[in-house]
Amino acid sequence: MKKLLTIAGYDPSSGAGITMDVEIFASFGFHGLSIPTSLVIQGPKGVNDIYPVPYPQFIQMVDVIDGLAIDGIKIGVLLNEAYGEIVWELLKRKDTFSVIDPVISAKNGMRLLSDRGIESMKTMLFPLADVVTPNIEEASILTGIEVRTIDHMKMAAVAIKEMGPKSIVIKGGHIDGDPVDLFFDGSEFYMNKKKRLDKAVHGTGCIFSSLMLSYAVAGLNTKEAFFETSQAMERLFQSCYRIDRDGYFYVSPLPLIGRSMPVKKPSDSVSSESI
Ligand code: PXL
Repeated sequence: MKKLLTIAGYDPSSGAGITMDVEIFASFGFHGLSIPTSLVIQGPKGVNDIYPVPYPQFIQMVDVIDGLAIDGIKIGVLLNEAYGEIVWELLKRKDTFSVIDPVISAKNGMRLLSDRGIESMKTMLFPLADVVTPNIEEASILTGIEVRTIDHMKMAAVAIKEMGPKSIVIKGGHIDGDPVDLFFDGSEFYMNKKKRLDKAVHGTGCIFSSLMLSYAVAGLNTKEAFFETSQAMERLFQSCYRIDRDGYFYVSPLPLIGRSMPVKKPSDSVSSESI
C-alpha cells in the first residue's frame, strides 16, 4: 500500500490539518502518516491559539518515519524556520513527490508561520517542491504583488516559479469577479473557473493540497491532478455541513470514496449504490 506523509498542524475539530489530510489519503486507499508541527486550538468558530509540538519530539517523530519508503509528502502549517529546517532535510533525503501548502495565517488572521519561517520556506523548501499551493493572500505575501485579479495571479505564479518549485497552483476563491484556480507549470497557464460559494468552509487549503498530492501519487500528471482537485473541491463543497449551530462549514471526503468504490447499504446486500 502506498504511504503518504503529512507534516502540518493538528486541528481538534478535524476540518483542517493532519487529521483531514489523513482522511483524504485514506479515501484514495493510501496509508496516511502524520507528523504535527503544532497544536492549533480551534473549533468551528476559528482559531484561538497555536502551540508548537515540542521540537525534540517533532524530530523524534521525523526520525521514526525516516526509515519508511514514502510515496508522497504534503507540508502544511510549518510554524517557524526551525521546523522548516527539519522538513528541508527530510525532503532532500526522501526525494519524493511533494506538495507545499504555504499556510501563513488562519481565516481569522491568527499567524501560523513566523516571518523567518516564510523566508526559509521560500528559499529552502520551495526549490524542493513539485507543487506549491498558495491562496491569493499567501501569494501576495510571498511575492509582494497584491493579488486581486487573474492577471495578478499569473504575475504572482511567475514570481513564485522563480523561487524554484516545479509548478504552482494559486487558489483564487476570493479574487475580484468569478473565482478561478490557476495552474502554472513554468511555461503554460491553465485555469479552472468555479462557482462562487456563499459559505465559509474550514480547511479548504489543506483539502486542496492533500487531494493534489493524492491524485498525483495515484498516477495523474501534475496538470491533470490540478484539474481533478479543483473540480473535486466543488463536488465536496456541495455536501459541506456544520458541526455546530453556527460557525464554519466542514467537508468530508466521503463523496470521493463513493465515486471510486460502490458503497453497500447495510439493508441492501444485492444492489449497491454510490453516495
Ligand atoms: O487553513 C489553514 C490551516 C491549516 N492547518 C491547520 C489549521 C488551519 C486554519 O485554521 O488549523 C491545522
